[in-house]
Amino acid sequence: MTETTTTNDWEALAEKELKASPESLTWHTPEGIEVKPLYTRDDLSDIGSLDSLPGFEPFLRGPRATMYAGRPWTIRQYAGFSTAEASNAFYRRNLAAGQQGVSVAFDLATHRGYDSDHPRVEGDVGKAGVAIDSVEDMKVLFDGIPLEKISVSMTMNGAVIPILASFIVAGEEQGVPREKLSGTIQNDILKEFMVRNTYIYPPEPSMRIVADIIEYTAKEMPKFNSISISGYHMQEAGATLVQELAFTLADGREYVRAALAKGLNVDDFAGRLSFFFAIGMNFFMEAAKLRAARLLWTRIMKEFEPKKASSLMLRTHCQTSGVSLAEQDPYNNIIRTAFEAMSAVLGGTQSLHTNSFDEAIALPTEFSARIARNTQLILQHETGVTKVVDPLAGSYYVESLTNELAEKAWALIEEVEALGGMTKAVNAGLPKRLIEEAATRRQAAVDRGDEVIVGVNKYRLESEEPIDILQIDNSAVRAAQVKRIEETRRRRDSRKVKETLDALADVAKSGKGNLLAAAVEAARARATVGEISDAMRQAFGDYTAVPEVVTDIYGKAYEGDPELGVLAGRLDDATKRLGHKPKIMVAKLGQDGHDRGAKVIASAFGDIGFDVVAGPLFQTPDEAAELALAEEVTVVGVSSLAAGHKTLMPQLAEALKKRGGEDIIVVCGGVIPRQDYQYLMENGVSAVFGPGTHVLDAARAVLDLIEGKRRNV
Ligand code: MLC
Ligand code: 5AD
Repeated sequence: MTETTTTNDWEALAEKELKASPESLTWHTPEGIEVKPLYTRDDLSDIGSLDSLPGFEPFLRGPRATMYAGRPWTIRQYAGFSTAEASNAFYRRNLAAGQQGVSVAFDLATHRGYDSDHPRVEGDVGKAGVAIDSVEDMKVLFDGIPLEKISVSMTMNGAVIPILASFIVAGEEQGVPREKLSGTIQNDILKEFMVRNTYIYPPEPSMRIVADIIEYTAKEMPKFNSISISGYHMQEAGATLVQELAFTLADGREYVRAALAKGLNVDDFAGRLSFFFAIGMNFFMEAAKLRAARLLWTRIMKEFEPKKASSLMLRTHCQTSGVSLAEQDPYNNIIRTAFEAMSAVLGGTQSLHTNSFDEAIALPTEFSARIARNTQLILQHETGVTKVVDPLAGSYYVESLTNELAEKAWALIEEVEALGGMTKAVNAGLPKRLIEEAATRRQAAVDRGDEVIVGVNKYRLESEEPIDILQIDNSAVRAAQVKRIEETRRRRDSRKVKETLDALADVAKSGKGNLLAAAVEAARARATVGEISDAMRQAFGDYTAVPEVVTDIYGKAYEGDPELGVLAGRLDDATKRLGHKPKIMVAKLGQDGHDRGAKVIASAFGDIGFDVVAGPLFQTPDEAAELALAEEVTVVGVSSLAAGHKTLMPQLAEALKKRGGEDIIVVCGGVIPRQDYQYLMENGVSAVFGPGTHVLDAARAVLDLIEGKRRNV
């Protein structure tokens, strides 16, 4: 019987069962992939890469022959907060408890090349990561952590030169010469211009920095991965998996070209390029994405005709998705993260971070970090998934997906090529626009309930118990940092500092010499992160992005919806009463560059009918107040994702008042713990919108405030 059954038989049976055509079950994913309810051998007929083996070209089945059977992936938890002392203690405890590699999260002041005593970073010091101002802090950060044994990843892009220089000197002073240091520096500036926004200088000198680091590490640090080419933040910003895959690989190709343009030989650096992807909830597609990534990278690298196999190999770190986690019913996040981790592992990642369940609320506590780490330890020790290489190979569905993702991503990579490569595409704003459109589309899908998030838009709890969170007293951190900077400045030889900084500025201006080599001298002389960044700023200047907002995406998803009609009516009434359309300024304060939420809100509120001003990134509260008054806005809505809200929101309310703008309504949203709501309400904020807020609910609440129905929401 089975020998003679065909897919036609299945279709007939399925139709009978369903009382509709089985085609109606096709799932149209945001990638534009049509996932059918059934895959068979027929779906594999024209896939060429099916018979490849792990450790061999095109590495689809893994970069290593034995993969986890030989050595499991590295459990590498990203962490950092407060001072170097506090973060060092946290790393040491985690290493003792089973973590296998270190991964440093720096605070946003450091990312953007400011010392902790700079007036622009008051709300940011020690908040979203650890504050590092000089070699002195770096030495404390790695105290008692043997750098010849433990590999260290540093997520740094903007201030990558002073940070890597300070790390090299800290290693040296710990007795580990740079050739023995192992680890990874993120050093991926292109995606900063697209989505993550911790750039300092304009694209062109920024690309030189990337290439100088590749050159220096290729010559001096053979065990160090010179870059971590990252799609993670694209997915976090709303990219589809095809966009994430394509733009990341296209970035990689651009970096290879930049390094070759410096006269390097491809085999001298290509084996130390590494990657970084997000793993979201689309379980099989995420695993397939990693397989497709390896296939495509080999294809791209072949163009450069390397001799070594390792130059063709894509090795990657993965992190489970932050944006897939919710504030509501937060223990669900443990489950989500476990599935995502399993998907990353089935896809063959080399290194993995699993997020903590309090992700949408604050930085991890000791408790939530333990659960996140144990998720990986259990995968490694208890599930048996490490025993077999690429266990999904041969699955009709996964092989088809791998192939389809690869084809779709390749088409987008070709589109980028047609624009002249990724730097040009970034300058033209193409990737950013596509990603922001995808983000807004997704928000509408979630708000409409087309996409279910358990505990958020379905099965929501009646009441939520607040959970314990990590609170950081950033004025104390700042005071401690300022003290150490002053001590460092007092003890150092200021002539030597000036000499080395001048030399660095010359390398920057002349275009001759290596920026990292010059910065190592300055770091050794105890120049600070801010001073080293400024020495290059003189030559390179600053980069300022012009905020753009996509339109007609959220509104289109709600076309003809009565809810939107009611809001439009209320907006008309408010317009008549005010004599102008209600105008909202969507603002970002401090060094927090996570702007997906701000962009989605600006776009959706615009579609709903508000006048919208998109404020620039990195404003001080005073600058935001100036702009709000100049634009005569009705409401300022601040999006806060980097924990600066308790410092910056009261300052904004004060700054508005000082300028006679006390009537302007102030609201905020983002990653804000419930524990802080009361404080914000008592300090000039009229409404707080946590993660998972329905955009139309937020619009209704803002209208209530404008209509004076409520003082606080
Ligand atoms: C591996 N090895 C094996 C093997 N598997 N040897 C024998 N048999 C096997 N089966 C060897 C490798 O060749 C290597 O040696 C060594 O073991 C370590 O393995 P690895 O696979 O290279 O792992 P690792 O050292 O952990 O490096 C992984 C990496 C690297 C290449 C992806 O770049 C990395 O660690 N990246 C982490 C990036 C990160 O944590 N980023 C956080 C971003 S957070 P050898 O000698 O060949 O090296 C972020 C958030 C935000 O960005 O926005 O702030
Ligand atoms: N410590 C731990 N995890 C962090 N993340 C960001 N900063 C930190 C930190 N200091 C994680 C979150 C976030 C992603 C970018 O990285 O999961 O979503």
